[in-house]
Amino acid sequence: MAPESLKELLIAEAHNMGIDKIGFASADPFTELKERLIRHREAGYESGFEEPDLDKRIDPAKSLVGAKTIIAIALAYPSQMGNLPTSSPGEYRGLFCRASWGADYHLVLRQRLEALKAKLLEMKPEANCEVMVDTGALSDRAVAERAGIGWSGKNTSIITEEYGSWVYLGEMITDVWIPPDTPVTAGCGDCNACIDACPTGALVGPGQLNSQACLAYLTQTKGFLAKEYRDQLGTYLYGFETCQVVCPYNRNKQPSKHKEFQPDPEQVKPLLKPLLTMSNRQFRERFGTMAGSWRGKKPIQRNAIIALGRVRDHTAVPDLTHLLKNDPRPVIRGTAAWALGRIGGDVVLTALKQALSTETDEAVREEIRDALADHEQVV
Ligand code: B12
Ligand code: SF4
Repeated sequence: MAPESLKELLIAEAHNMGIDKIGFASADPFTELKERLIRHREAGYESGFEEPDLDKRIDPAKSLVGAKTIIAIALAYPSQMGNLPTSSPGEYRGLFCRASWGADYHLVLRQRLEALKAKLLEMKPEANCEVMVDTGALSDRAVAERAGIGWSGKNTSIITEEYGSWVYLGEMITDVWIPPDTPVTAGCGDCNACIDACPTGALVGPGQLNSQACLAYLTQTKGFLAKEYRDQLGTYLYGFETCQVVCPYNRNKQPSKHKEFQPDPEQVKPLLKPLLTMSNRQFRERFGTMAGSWRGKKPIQRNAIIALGRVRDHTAVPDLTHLLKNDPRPVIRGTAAWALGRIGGDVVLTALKQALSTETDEAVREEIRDALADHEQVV
């Protein structure tokens, strides 16, 4: 089959499978990306979730010998939800970012790419293919950019004409040559809305993110969240998205048609207090199918405690006090102390003082001491 016909057939198949966008790129090394990645690393801007081997990151042939083409796909995810449950005093809720709504996108995109691979193998049984979604060696964004899926915004996201940046990305490297597409030439122009709106200044320049200051990253860490960021999180439990919410290219876009990504409101905007006491099993049953569960229960609980402190939910004092006294995890005890300090009151004061008399972990003791100082300001 001629390469042009194969391309047409794969595009048609992709549309039948409900893939929103497909593009084709050469598998030449991403030499222009290497300098950026080196500077990014030297500046300390990495999150630690990236593939550490930079040569592997820029050279598709290190993932698939004889790589000639990368087939890039994008699937749109919803940016709006009907019937959003609301928070009310004593019944406050947290929020999972949109990229974690519905089923885990890693599985959904991988399944689509595997189906595309099966189609390619029908036509070219000798072909070799390597499928990647997020956790692969390549920069999914650099691939999508080269394949004409969208352009790279100042917020670092790939922005598509049809769906804005509300898209997941994935790709398949193959040793079959297929004619490439051309990159999109649109850009941000004079707009700087995302850079101006980022609450932590993590967007240090156009297209450059200091992950260590990015709230999307910080929601996923397992240690203490540095105090300076606790007030900026809002009620996010996982991920963050202000740099996408403010983007003019994300307004009035086509909605996602994928049933898999439609959110269950009680799952993506859960009540905060019950999160404090859930068992590992309850966590897995309730949140285990979401992309946002990959770091486990602890960061979600830590973020829920911070949210309760921020909204000063007095009804959470018994649960927070219980955690402060009994939870085996120092991060949870210490963060509970911070939240209690924010809430204040006589019961809190007694609980904090009691905890300080028995607590042995130095980091937690420091949190309790700071909470007591905070408490002085509240009363
Ligand atoms: C590590 C990682 C993170 C880290 C770091 C993000 C970052 N911007 O570097 C953290 C945890 C913060 C994160 C957050 C999010 N992530 Co993330 N993440 C990744 C991962 C695994 C690697 C990204 C990476 O290598 N970063 C290092 C930088 C240097 O590389 P890059 O971003 O790929 O590089 C591009 C641009 O940054 C730009 N660039 C780099 N340096 C420079 C310098 C200059 C001067 C210029 C002009 C441009 C430029 O060029 C590259 C090509 O476009 C990818 C999956 C993958 N394998 O690629 C997903 C991925 C990028 N994440 C994704 C998503 C959805 C998110 C969130 C929206 C989730 C959320 N709501 O919380 C946020 C968005 C935050 C943001 N503004 O980036 C999607 C992006 C989809 C899209 N439309 O772009 C990806 C592709 C996953 C996927 N397969 O769908 N993520
Ligand atoms: S908010 Fe403005 S600067 Fe940022 S990505 Fe969107 S268009 Fe570009």
